[in-house]
Amino acid sequence: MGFLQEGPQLAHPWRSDRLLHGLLDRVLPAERRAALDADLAALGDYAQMAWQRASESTRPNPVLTQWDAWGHRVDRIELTTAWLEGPQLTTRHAVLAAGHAPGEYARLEEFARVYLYHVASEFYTCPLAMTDGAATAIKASGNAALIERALPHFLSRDPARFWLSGQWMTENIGGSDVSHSETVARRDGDGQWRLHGRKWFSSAVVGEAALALARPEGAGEGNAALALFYVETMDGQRRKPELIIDRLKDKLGTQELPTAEIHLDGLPAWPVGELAHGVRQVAPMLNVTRTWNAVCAVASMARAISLTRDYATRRQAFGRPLIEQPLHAQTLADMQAEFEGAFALAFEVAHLLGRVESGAATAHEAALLRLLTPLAKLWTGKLAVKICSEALEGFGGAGYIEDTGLPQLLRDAQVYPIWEGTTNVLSLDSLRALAGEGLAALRLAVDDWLAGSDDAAAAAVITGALDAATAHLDRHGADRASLEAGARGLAFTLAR
Ligand code: MFK
Ligand code: FAD
Repeated sequence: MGFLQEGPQLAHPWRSDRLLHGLLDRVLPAERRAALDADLAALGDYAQMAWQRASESTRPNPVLTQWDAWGHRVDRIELTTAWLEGPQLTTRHAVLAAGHAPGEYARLEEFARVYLYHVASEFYTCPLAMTDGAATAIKASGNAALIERALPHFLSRDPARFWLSGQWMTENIGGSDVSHSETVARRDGDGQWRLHGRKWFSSAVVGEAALALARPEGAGEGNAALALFYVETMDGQRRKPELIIDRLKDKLGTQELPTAEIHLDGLPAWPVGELAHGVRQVAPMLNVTRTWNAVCAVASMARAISLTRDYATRRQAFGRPLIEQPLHAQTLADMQAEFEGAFALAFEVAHLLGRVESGAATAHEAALLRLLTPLAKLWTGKLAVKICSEALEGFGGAGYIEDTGLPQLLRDAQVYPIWEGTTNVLSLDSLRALAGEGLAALRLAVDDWLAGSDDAAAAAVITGALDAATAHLDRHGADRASLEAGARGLAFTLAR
């Protein structure tokens, strides 16, 4: 047998992560920082084990069985091993509970866990994100009955009590634009609301609950007439018969995540708030899941870079390891620099979210959070695709071969810019935020940073970007079409 190339080894995602250590050491009080260590080490161990396990086996995708042998409708979904491990692992390490603990660091402590767990989770983080979002939206609604009913399940540390929640917004007619949604809410004689319609993408269909947009019968047209409803999907161990799973989607990536097309045939539902303005009511959920998206996109970049860097020490070309080839080393350094910027942005949003929710933030920080959330989601989503593509190239031909486990990184990354608001939709959302206090808040934050920095080159770039953004808004403010046409460029400039 001739030469055989060694594959990449995954460094311990927590112990080897200089950036995450640096951030947590800098920001957290010593006691909280120390208390976090055991959970982060365990999630890092799990990630390393899962990478090893995946390289030793072929992974089955989820399978939907709609009918049993006797003709009963069962809509049973068999899940992958990582998904079956998800409830136990995430409740033991308080992934969601941490984010809803008191204090300004809660979200930072939650997202440190998410960052280490995400890739190994096989996108179990997707329904976790939606569950976190549902908990946040229900809290924001002030609906005491729902808070009492759902939150003890969503935030439980006991896997037997834990419930996942979905987010049922997208319909065949629109996902970015939900204003023509066709799902109707009808009230029974006994006063119970029931949902009738079709939801076109449901990524938490194995969950026990969901927040769904629907139009109360007789309400007008448009998105202001949509209401937000809470539903439960299970009747004991059985899925409720009014929830029908039509099909699992055949997707480019995120294949372990069972994303379904569903029908609602009178599923019982409870209004979250007033029977209108459902989009406004679901917005806290969107902003939380967009933060998850940013942190998970950064986690995918971290994984891709870690593997490519390791491989560069093992692979020789032209007489030395790749890492000693100046151009390859520069390529890796450029990836690392872009990744570190994205990491800083995503975790800034996580920290700000905790400050705002705990009441520790100023009004400017709240406005900054409103602006940075869509910017972080759209920027990290695009960058994850670019970095994962570059990482595959760093393996040469091996990066294109399925059973190395590497192509999956790129296929999975392509989802980040699409779901939870596409790049364009979030660029337009950042215009919404800029129309409020967003730009002034960003200027203040930048002024603060400049006052404490002696990096003149960075200061010139940042000030230049803010000036360009202000000029763009001034020039096109009155002309909506030009403002929108330039919104993506503006968002990229501000995010960078
Ligand atoms: C592993 C990674 C984890 C991530 C998990 C991901 C799971 C993915 C599953 C999904 O994809 S779930 C579906 C996600 N769907 C979207 O994200 C929808 C994309 N479309 C938008 O975001 C639109 O901007 C939106 C539907 C929200 C609104 O469009 P419109 O029709 O132009 O709404 P309009 O009238 O401007 O806004 C209605 C209200 O909501 C306004 O408030 P008021 O009623 O008080 O005037 C807006 O200010 C408010 N609003 C909209 N977006 C907001 C917001 N408020 C706060 N934050 C926001 N982001
Ligand atoms: P469209 O809105 O038709 O977008 C098509 C293109 O038009 C995009 O490039 C978009 O940027 C652009 N565009 C749209 N409007 C504008 C505008 N005003 N200006 C400029 N450009 C515009 N949804 C759920 O509700 N729940 C789920 O659990 C869920 N899970 C998903 C899982 C996966 C794997 C995927 C891929 C999607 C999932 N979705 C889910 C749906 C997802 O949120 C939508 O697909 C997404 O929001 C885009 O909506 P759309 O598909 O209707 O695209």
